[in-house]
Amino acid sequence: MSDLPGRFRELWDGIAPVGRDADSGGYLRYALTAPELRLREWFRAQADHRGMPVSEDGNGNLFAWWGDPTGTRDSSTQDRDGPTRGGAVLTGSHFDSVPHGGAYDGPLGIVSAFLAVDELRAARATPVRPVVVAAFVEEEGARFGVPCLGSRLLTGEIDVDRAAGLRDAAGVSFAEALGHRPAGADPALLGRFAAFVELHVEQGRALVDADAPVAVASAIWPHGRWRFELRGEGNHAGTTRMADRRDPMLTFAFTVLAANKEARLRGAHATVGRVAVEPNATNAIPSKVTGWLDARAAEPETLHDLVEAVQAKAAERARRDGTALTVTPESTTPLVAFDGGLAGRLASLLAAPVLPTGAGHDAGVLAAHLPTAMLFVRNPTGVSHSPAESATDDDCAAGVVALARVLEELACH
Ligand code: HGY
Ligand code: MN
Ligand code: MN
Repeated sequence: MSDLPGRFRELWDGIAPVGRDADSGGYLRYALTAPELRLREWFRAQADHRGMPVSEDGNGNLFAWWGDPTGTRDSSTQDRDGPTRGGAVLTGSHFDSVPHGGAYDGPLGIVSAFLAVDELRAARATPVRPVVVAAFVEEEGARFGVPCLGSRLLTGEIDVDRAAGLRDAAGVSFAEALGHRPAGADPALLGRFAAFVELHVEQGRALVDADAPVAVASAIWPHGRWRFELRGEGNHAGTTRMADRRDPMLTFAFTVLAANKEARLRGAHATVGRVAVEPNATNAIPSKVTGWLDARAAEPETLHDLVEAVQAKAAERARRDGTALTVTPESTTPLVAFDGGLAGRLASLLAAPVLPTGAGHDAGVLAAHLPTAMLFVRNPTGVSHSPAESATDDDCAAGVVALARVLEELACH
């Protein structure tokens, strides 16, 4: 087989229109909504076309198996630097997007995984362990609020009742969207995987600067989401004297500025990208403002101090504004240091740079349970979670070649 960039484009074009918003050019592929369900059907068709049986874990995560889905882990040969004999090598990513997200964040890892299987088969590689392509559900948390929901359920890192009861903006629960209560942790299935390698578009410009198409990940910054609810007194915009107001929008505005300042002071990242205002009327002082703080830092202590500082400043301002503040952590992800032996082995295999990232991934959740690595593919704009995210077909083909080499290394010896 030749013309890998052309074959990448052909496969890519099969999903490119799904969930694309004509005005923004971005994607609205929320978990278990029509566009994402179409992509899941596409996944099943691609697996079927390759003779790969598909299993589902009861949490909404899909697995397409090249090899025997019943192979088990043999702990007697467990090796932190690579897969265990008999265990399967897992790859893949997610289909869901943030609102008006880019094309590559998630789907690139799934499309590349199927193409890497094709490459290995064309090269007549003979895996001694199954190679499994995964599509994890609700990685972004854009619909139900908790990122990496599918991988958290599979690994038991979220309480099943809590996950089942998470609701989207229309009030639909995750269990309702899934069609049943999620099954939760599946140690037997997890035990069948000896290693996980997630390929992902880079969400920054490090590979542009390094002049390289592919990198290996070293770490994921600890990060989380905190919901700040601010309650005041709804009232008339024209008749309420300025001195008499209890306006939660003021507390909110101050909190956003404080988050930005406190993050800059620490070399950390803080973002308030989502806000809900009640009643959301031009001529009414709001009764309630809810803002979501996304905070990330290189070290857990810095993240902790940052969130404490923002909360303290918001609370102080709420006192002055006569508003009430409640802060609820919605999700937290600890520092992930990817398996050093595996990352080093893949970096020398691919002669690729090694980079940390501030973005979360299912690989970050699975890393606590099995040897895990990530590959990043260059993104010329460096922009992500936006329609401006990009990758060239040549770089995507380089990513497929790199992933195929990694799968050959981990599954064929
Ligand atoms: O938000 C994140 O870090 C990721 O892209 N899910
Ligand atoms: Mn993302
Ligand atoms: Mn992603």
